[in-house]
Amino acid sequence: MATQISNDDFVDLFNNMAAMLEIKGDSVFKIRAYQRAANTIDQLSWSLAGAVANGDDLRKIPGIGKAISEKVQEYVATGHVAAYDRLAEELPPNVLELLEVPGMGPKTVKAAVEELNIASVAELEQAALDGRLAQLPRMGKKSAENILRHIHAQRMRSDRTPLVIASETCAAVSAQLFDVCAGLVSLTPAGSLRRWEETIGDLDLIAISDNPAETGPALAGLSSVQEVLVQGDAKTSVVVDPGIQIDLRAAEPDSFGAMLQYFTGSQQHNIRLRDYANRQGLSLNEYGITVIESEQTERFADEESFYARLGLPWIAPELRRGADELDAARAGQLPKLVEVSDLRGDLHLHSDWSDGKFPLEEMVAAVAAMGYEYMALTDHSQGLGVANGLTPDRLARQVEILKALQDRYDMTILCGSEVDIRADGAMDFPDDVLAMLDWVIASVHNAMSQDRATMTKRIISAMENPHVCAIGHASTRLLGHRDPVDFDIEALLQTARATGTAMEINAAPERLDLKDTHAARARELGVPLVVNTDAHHTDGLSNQRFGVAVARRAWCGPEHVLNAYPVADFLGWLRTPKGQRTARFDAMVAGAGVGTS
Ligand code: DGT
Ligand code: CA
Ligand code: CA
Ligand code: ZN
Repeated sequence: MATQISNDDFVDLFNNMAAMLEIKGDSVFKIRAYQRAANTIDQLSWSLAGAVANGDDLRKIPGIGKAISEKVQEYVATGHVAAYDRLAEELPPNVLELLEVPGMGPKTVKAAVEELNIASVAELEQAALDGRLAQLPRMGKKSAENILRHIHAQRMRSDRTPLVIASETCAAVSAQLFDVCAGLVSLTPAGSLRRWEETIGDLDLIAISDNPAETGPALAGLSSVQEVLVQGDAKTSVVVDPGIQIDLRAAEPDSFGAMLQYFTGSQQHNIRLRDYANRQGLSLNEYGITVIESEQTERFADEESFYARLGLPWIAPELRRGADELDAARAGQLPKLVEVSDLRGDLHLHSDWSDGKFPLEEMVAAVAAMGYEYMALTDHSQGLGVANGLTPDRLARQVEILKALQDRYDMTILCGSEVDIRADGAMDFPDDVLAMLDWVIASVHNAMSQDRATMTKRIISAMENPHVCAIGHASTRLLGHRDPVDFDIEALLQTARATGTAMEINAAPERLDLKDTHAARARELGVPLVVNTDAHHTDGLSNQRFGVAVARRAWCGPEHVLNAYPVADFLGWLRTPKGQRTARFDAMVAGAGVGTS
């Protein structure tokens, strides 16, 4: 076997076998044995395939008997398990696909297949939409709605790649190409990656090379390439591990600006720009701008000169959505967008006191090394048992330690907490505990399938608490894994405005929450935004760029971002009684103390 089988692969294998046996109506003992094996393997701290390679006796592991042990060996040796393949053949096709939809257990799949004749996820979706799914035993309207949400999340996951993965793949492939192409001068990402879209359909790269003929074949020859789709002089398309398509185009340095502009898109932006150009007697393509009457094509080495030829200022890629950006550009009203370097603090950070990976002393040191003026440590509150949430006693001790640490730093260290908003809207700490903190973020972490009215009311209750400074990752979505909760965003943002509560743009790349359109509405309403990393690891601190991209896509300048203000301004806001913070923030935006320290 060339590829290493991970413990997760074994867990999936045995869970699937258990589920398939259950659908078949096989022996309960057999089903339990597979489930037990899956649970056991899931908790191993070492590689099962590695143990097989060492020749270890797997039957010494509790929960793994002879039959399971043989299947593990078979899987490692051949990459297949015959018993598994047989089961899959005996059941209707697509049963596994149905089982992979969260919320669809074996009993539900069995009922869906037998009673509703469902044979695919598409048919399951239809049944969820037209109400048939809800009528199955033990199902109901709510569960059916959740299944529908999961199907949509899964579709997103399969079709498009999350931004962070595309961005890492782009960096890795670029490094490999530079290694093998002596003549390569530059490699520039275009397309949706350059626009910082949440998910990426394919990666578009533009190469400038002293030896253009070598770049395409070099890409096609990389070891990470799974498939070569197109190989030509102007364009090479490949699919790289993990299933991401890359379109590579060669550019001449003197027309690079036009090519970058064209392939950055968005398509909507380009269509509008082309109309705009046509009205000036100009036509656009990836090589330049042509004067229609004379058929003369002008070339542009950079985007600034390209846009300038159309009488426009350069438009940041994050704004190129085909919405209002052209009108704003023409009117000279493009915003001066916030940049990563504008951030002066990070106000959502975890240590190993809850579910972070580093001692708080190391987290603080790492934040200081970012050059920030201020930070807040915000470990989880007590109710979040899975995240080792802090009791009031532990929190009080942490506060003391942080206060002692402050002596060693110029950076202002705020004592904070990410307090759970309970299902009924109550805060997970009583007010007297919250009162000892400098900074309180309130977040939803459970009961995420509450209906719209309940969820909206729940978050509004948190906003009405005088100690709550900001709402963390409001929608709780995990890109490609978990859909956002259902809430009335307009009501939430109006309440944030009325109560003086800030809204977080959580920069963790799997979250990006608030998302761009919601952040834009917050900005319009004058609700302060905070761009936080929610870092659980020192590496996570560099994720601010993903949050800043969301803010930029929301047309935010530094004046709209609370943690872009100098420490004195930020603390001035924080020390203002909550009921007056909105007025205070309005004054800050108007006077924009940003960039003055
Ligand atoms: P994606 O890949 O789905 O995440 O989104 P994009 O925007 O990267 O789209 P893609 O890769 O199909 O094309 C890259 C850019 O190239 C696109 O944003 C605009 C430009 N482009 C591609 N095809 C056309 C076209 O037919 N007309 C125009 N005006 N522009 C195009
Ligand atoms: Ca693309
Ligand atoms: Ca493309
Ligand atoms: Zn959280």
